[in-house]
Amino acid sequence: MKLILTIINHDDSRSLLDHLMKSGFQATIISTTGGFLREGNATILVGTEDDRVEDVLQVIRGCCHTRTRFMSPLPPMMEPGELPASAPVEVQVGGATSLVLDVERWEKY
Ligand code: 2BA
Ligand code: 2BA
Repeated sequence: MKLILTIINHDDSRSLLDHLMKSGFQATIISTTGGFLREGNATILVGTEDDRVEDVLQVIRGCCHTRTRFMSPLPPMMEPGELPASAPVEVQVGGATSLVLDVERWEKY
C-alpha cells in the first residue's frame, strides 16, 4: 500500500476530491499553509494499493493546472520599526506537489 500526499491550491480541492471519488478512491483533505507564501493551501491524503498509484496521479494531473501569479511573500524576520517591503515575485500556483510514501501497516477498526 502507498500513501499519496499531495499539496494543491485550495481552488482545485473540490474538483480533485470529486474526481478522486468518481474514480473510486477514498481521500482525506487537510487545510495547510505554504511555508513561502504563508497562504492557505490544501493537502490531500489518498491511501491506495501500489498498482493504483499511477491512476491517482493521473487524476491529480488532470485537475491541478499550473498558472502564474504575482505575490508578496511575508518577510521571514522583521526588526522593530522596519517596514514590510517585500517586492512581489512571480510564482506558479495551482499545480500539485505529490509525495508517495510506503505504508508499513494499514488497519481499520
Ligand atoms: P469520508 O471520505 O468522508 O468517508 C466517510 C465514510 O463514508 C467512510 O468511512 C465509508 O464508510 C463511507 N464511504 C466513503 N466513500 C464511500 C463511497 N464511495 N461509497 C459509499 N460509502 C463511502 P471510513 O471508510 O471509515 O472512512 C472514514 C474517513 O477516513 C473518510 O471520510 C476519509 O477521510 C478517511 N479515509 C478512509 N480511507 C481512506 C483512504 N484510503 N485514504 C485517505 N483517507 C481515507
Ligand atoms: P509555498 O511554500 O507557499 O510556495 C508557493 C509557491 O511559491 C511554490 O509553488 C513555488 O512556485 C514558489 N516558491 C516557493 N519557494 C520559493 C522560493 N524560495 N523562491 C521563489 N519562489 C518560491 P509549488 O512549488 O507548487 O509549491 C506549492 C506548495 O506546495 C508550497 O507552498 C508548499 O506548501 C508545498 N510544497 C512544495 N514543495 C514542497 C516540499 N518539497 N515539501 C513540502 N511542501 C512542499
